[in-house]
Amino acid sequence: MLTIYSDDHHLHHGRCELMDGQLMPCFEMPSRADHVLQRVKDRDLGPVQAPQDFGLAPLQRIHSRDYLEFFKNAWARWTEYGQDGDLLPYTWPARTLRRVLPTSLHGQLGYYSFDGGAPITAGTWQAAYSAAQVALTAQQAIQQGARSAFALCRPPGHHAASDLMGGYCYLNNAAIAAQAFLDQGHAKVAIIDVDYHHGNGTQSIFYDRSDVLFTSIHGHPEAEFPFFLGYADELGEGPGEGFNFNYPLPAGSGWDTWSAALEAACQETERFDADVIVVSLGVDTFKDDPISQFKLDSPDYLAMGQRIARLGRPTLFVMEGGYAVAEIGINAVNVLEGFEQAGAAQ
Ligand code: OKP
Ligand code: ZN
Repeated sequence: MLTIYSDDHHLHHGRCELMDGQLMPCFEMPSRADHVLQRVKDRDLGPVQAPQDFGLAPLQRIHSRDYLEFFKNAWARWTEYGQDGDLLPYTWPARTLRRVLPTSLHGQLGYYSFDGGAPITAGTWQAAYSAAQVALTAQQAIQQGARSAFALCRPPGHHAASDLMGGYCYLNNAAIAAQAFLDQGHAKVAIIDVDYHHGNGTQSIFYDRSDVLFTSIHGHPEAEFPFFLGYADELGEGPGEGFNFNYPLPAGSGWDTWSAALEAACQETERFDADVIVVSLGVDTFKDDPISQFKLDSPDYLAMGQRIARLGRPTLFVMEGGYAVAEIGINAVNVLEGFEQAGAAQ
């Protein structure tokens, strides 16, 4: 399987996040992608290539112009104040407040974010931009006939909405790639989000559309980030009704429970009859993940890849979360190897 990877992810290195009332070093750190890349090489998964640059146009298909402009320029505006620490929001237009775009940097930062978990540093725009190009380059490989490809994206993307950053995410790599498939002639794309957290950004982007099926298996939002989306009764709206399926699971869920949800998501995906599949591949479902509460073990990721392969469709894997840094490579590449094993057996 071809892997697309850019060293630019190192340009994004947030210092701190607020976690359980304490400032902690960011869990979403550069070594995550380094470990995945190392495992790809150790296992001889296939060639590793740098991304091409498809420019801003495919990003603008998902994200609003004003959001992209704000994100691109935010760091320069911050340095105008003489600041060089991470830029973090602290006020959001929640209930009772007006959603009017302020002129100040921090007002706009609150307007364009939904939490304090997405710090902007000097290189965040470049890293996120390159991650989107990584997804688009892997998408192109499938468009040109590959059965699968791995977009080793960092920072992740599935929490990012059309004009919102949050949850370590800035640009929705999976959504950008899914839209590229549609723009290049495919009629139906299915996104399966296996990250521990609900892909609220991806859901919101495609919620009223019938050309993208979104399924997500995740920690129940009653108890887990992002808390305010991801319930099972969210089924899509308007033309998108019946094209969104959430499988929220309780803390402590292991492979038996999790794989039953995957089976349900796969059956919806089969019914939808997608041309291509995009997998939002987070491996924070792992038993030793420091911020998550599921109990998957490393061999389970092989089985996960095997089940996805049985869908029998061209499949783009897009890296999302996973914070047990020592095992992230093993678990992510196990999904890819499981996929390839099942394919070879077909
Ligand atoms: C990203 B992905 C505030 C943020 C709290 C956010 C978790 C984001 C997970 N410090 N935690 O889905 O793996
Ligand atoms: Zn996650």
